[in-house]
Amino acid sequence: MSITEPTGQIPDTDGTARQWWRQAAVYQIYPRSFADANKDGIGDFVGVLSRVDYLASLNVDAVWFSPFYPSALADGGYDVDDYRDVDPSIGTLADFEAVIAALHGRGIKVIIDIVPNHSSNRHAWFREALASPAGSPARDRYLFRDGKGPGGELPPNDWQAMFGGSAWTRIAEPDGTPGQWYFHMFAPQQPDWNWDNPEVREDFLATLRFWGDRGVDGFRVDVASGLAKDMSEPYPEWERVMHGPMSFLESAEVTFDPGRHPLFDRDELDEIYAGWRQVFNTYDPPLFAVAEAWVTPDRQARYASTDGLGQSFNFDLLSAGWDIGDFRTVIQRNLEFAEANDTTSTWVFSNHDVIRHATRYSQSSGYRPMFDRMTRPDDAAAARGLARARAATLLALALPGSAYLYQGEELGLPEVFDIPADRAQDPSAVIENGVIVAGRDGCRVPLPWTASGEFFGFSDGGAHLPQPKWYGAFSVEAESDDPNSTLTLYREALRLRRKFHTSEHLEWLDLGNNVLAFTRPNGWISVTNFGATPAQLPVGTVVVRTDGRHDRAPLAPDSTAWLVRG
Ligand code: TEU
Ligand code: CA
Repeated sequence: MSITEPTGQIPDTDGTARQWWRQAAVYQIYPRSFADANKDGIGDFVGVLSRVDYLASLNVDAVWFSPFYPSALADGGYDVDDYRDVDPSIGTLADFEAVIAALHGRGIKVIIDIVPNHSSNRHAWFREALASPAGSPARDRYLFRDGKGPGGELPPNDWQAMFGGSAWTRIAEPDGTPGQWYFHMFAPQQPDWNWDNPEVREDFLATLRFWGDRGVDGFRVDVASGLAKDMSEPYPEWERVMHGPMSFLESAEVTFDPGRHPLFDRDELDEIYAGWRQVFNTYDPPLFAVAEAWVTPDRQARYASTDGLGQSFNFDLLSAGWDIGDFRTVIQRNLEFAEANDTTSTWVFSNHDVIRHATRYSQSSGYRPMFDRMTRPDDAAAARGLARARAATLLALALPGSAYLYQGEELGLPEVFDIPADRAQDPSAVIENGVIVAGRDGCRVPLPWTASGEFFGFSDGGAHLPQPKWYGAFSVEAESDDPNSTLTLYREALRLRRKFHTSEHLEWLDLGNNVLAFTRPNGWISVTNFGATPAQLPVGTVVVRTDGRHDRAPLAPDSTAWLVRG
């Protein structure tokens, strides 16, 4: 065994409470699908309160709540009517304060989703904009433009929205005549803010303070790369994007010079987030933020800067195949990035936007695009997917940096494919011949808490997305006392991670082809077998492994083991 290539020498953290986020295991709750206390089929904060013991039992360091704000749910709550309130179906501000207190009481930090790229079309300022004339200050808070054509009947340009269709929607003016158009990067119900407008900037700072004053520890910043825009024309590059083979996001990386895409990752963002940082630093410890920015590692530094948001999601493992080369490259590159920028990396396999990783990894090739079409795998493929998902997660939990876990992955929950088309909620769902063939509802189905019961313990009254018959086998109840369950694996791994995670240093170990292994200071070793035959383990005491064994037997394919030495 020899050390092949040291990674960037990541300095050990000072370990103070101020830097709690550098090595945190963060558990994402999609509130409407977590636990329903008042039996209306929609998860709520009282439901979360009843599960605080469960969250503590997972040994996670923080909980991130996806949006819980008042919303008509055109986009799962990412269409926000009011940034400083709670949707009545989820609870009240007082309920949320009780949740914060209960989680803090168990040593768990609280991160909330903030959605600054767009509001909903029911936001008071959007309504005011509709009721006000073209050119008014109220219209200037959003991106209104006159249409093209003799009567302005054509959209200002041919930009497409992320969920398909034109990114422009025409309004009726207050007198009822067809009028201006407004820009929306996502659904028509999600009008984009104009971040050049000082009132918009001030209002978001007020929102940050509002939640900071209520004890929230930080924010996950939705579409963090989208706020600054240059809506002037022409953009010749854009023509190539619109009429070429690339997706919207790919276009940002290859078609435009860095910082010159009209809609994403523009340099003006630095100034916006520097303003946020000033607010964050008025708290002790400073409020934390992680950027959702689908940008290349070299551009991530701007979001993760200590003058800016502090941390930026790295989604590279989420889109990597089950392939030792891919994993190694992604890990190496992101650790180097983190070291160079005085931040830490983040590791993500699942969230509310992508096919659950237990299902993605069921493909024999190992790779599955995150938003692609998939059908339910057969039992053998599903078992392979789960084995790889467990191995991938254990590997990532041993890496320096933060791990972001999505509710249900600790149960090994697969994607749900059998949702009737008339129950679809996701605006990006693709329905063909009466069947959902792609979309994000399948990872948002309410959690199974009990092995039986009409709603598997999620609720006594309903489930806003239907749960499949097989759900009970993946329930908290079914897995809690099973030593080989995924839930037991997560609990144990997260417990050990807290104990071992004392530094940010990693060194690769060479254990042969198809075995990805590394050691951390204090003798903590992680070994993953990407190959097709069992792999010998190095010297050390086995503390946890994902293949159902607990001894030093060779490590099965598609498995990870942790050992300690010394
Ligand atoms: O997602 C931003 C985003 O660009 C994609 O991940 C998006 O989910 C995907 O293209 C959909 O097919 C964030 C949120 O995570 C997502 O849930 C919201 O829908 C979106 O912003 C709009 O707020
Ligand atoms: Ca409810």
